[in-house]
Amino acid sequence: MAQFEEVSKKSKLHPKPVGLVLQYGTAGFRTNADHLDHVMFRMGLLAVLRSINTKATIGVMVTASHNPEEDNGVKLIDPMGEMVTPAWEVYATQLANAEQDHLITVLKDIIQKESVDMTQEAHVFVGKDTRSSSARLSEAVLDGVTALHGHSKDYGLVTTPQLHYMVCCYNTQGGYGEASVEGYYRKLSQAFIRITKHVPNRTDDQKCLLVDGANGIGALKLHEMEPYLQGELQVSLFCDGTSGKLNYQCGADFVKVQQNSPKGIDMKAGERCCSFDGDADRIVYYYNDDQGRFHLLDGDKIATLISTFLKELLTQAGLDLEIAVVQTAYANGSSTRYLEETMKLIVRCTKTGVKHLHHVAQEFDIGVYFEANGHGTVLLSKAAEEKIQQLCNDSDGERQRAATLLKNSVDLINQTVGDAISDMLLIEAILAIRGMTVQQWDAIYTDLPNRQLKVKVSDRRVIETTDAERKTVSPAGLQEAIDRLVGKHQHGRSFVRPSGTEDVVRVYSEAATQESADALAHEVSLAVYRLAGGVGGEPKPL
Ligand code: G16
Repeated sequence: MAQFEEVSKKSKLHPKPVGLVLQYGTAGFRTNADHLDHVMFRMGLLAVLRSINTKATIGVMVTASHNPEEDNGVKLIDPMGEMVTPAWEVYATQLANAEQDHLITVLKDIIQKESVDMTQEAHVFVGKDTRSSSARLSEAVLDGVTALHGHSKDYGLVTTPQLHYMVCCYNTQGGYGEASVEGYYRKLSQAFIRITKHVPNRTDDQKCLLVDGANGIGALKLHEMEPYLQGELQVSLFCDGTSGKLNYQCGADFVKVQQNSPKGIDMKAGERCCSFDGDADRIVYYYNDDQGRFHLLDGDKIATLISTFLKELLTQAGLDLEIAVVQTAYANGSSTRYLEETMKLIVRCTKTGVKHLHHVAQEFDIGVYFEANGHGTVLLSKAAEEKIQQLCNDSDGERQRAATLLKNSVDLINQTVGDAISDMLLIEAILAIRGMTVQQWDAIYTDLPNRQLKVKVSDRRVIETTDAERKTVSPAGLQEAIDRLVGKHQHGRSFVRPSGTEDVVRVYSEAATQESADALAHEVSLAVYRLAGGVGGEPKPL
């Protein structure tokens, strides 16, 4: 077939470094941008196959999200805007790792296994973040799409959740909204204004928010969106990409892991601030108290705020819908306890990666899923949305009011994936409705002190985990060592897992005091270093 000849010819322009092996990880492929040209071309090819296979438009986002500027990566988006299905992650890995002269064989193998009819049309949406390598790498994706005679639409610079949204809107023929960046701004900002305009006496303090754009695409897009918000939210953007480096000493990952504000930001006591990550699919909030102490409100606090709000509205509306919160092992023990014991909510724990949380959340009428790192959203079943919609016309004033508020909140949510802009607007709307300060939100429960560290090992795949990553099964002796160390600390808990986005092993610990959490994290890091083939010198105490 002419298509395969063209693929063969064009793939030589995107050669694979011999011997390079990459895995489709937590959120796609991710490594130094210099090693990704062939991967991008091949993901263009795969997106064509997936599009024919699903008879729908597929998305390809070029980004390495929270990773450093030098890295890049790619995330594949399925028709409803969700992460690509696991079976196709396997194909993605096979295709990315095929040596040059095996590429066509691997491609034909996927076509045969999935009965892809190559005479059918394919449509692919492509987007990219602000990394300097993203322009060239997204060209490689487009090249791959064209080589297999697929049609593409290049959305250029967009946040990851915006591209997820476009794919979903397009495939539902506008049922979820208009598949354009302007359509996205309009839908979200109109829902936000509908909610906040009914809030009496909103002060300037309540309307103002300091936003760290991580020097990335989120800053660019939030700036673009501001006029649509008509002053209902007054954003002061910093780390807006005009001078600083992407994700460097700023952004949601930095703030969460360092438990500190971005470098160089001038925060007044009590001022409400938030940070996006490099592709704006994560958000965390924070403030400094009167003593200058830093307080973080991470994904767990966000999930608590949102789920409590939704539960109250369901009660007021008289709607009997099952609501659950989905977390990962990183969720602070205090948050899980609060949600289960005080809020009486169903709580589930999954492996890291929003793709895992998303699927569990789909099992409920309303699934609120958040990773502690601030990556998450809310999903509603079709039936739940219909019930809410029907109640918006109820004759009972209170039920009608609650249902309308629920409906407007749902319009504010990007249900396809975690979205920093959409989450931010939802949080701001909830705080406004409740007349709640960031301090009052923070006081809902007190986090157990915790610490995250990274350990370099020669091959992180030696770490294998079970029980939603809360226990290790290999290397031998590691879990026993962790159990022994945890036992020495009051309220101690710790786990380790190989990262799916960076070449490191992640260590998490929590305990009754910060000193204890820090000591436990260091002790566990040493155990990983010694038992899992650490490199580059033993971890030092904090
Ligand atoms: C990605 C995933 C998240 C995950 C994070 C860290 O985030 O989408 O679900 O929590 O990586 O994963 P890991 O610990 O495996 O490195 P992002 O924002 O970088 O795309």
